[in-house]
Amino acid sequence: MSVTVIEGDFVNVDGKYAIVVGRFNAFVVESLLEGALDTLRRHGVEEENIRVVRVPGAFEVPLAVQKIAEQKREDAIIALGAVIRGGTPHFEYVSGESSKGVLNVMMDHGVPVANGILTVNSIEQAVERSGTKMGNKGAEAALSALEMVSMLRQLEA
Ligand code: INI
Repeated sequence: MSVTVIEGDFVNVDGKYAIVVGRFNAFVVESLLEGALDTLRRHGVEEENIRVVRVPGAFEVPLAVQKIAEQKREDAIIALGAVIRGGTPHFEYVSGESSKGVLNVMMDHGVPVANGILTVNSIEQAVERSGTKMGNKGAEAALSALEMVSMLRQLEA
């Protein structure tokens, strides 16, 4: 007897992917987008199978993610944005609602939604996570999306 282990890999990941980008804090978010695109391309995803949808900020990301999920065109969706703490409670609303919103779409529609929305305390932390010393969270989100696509294909086979 052996244990059945179902785990995503990065081989069976050909498919369609959508990336939703909140434009706010664009200097950070564009680097997250580059990281996500680079990761998808390097895993063999064709350019014509990637849609990039831009919205004003992280708060609007869940609606676009939901509309894309309803269309059922893509195998996975990658949500990108950067919420940077300021001097007001606005940060809490935007970061909390955007994370909850993308999670709800994933659960309601059964489509993987990778959360690459940074929620950080400072611009420095945002820069560190968008391609410098803490890696690139856009690339990491794309990897999660690829892994989930592969895992679900095995689980549902
Ligand atoms: N949107 C972000 O993506 N990041 C932020 O840091 C941010 N802050 O701090 O205000 C932000 N606000 C805009 C928000 O996402 C909406 O676009 C806006 O509230 C209009 O609905």
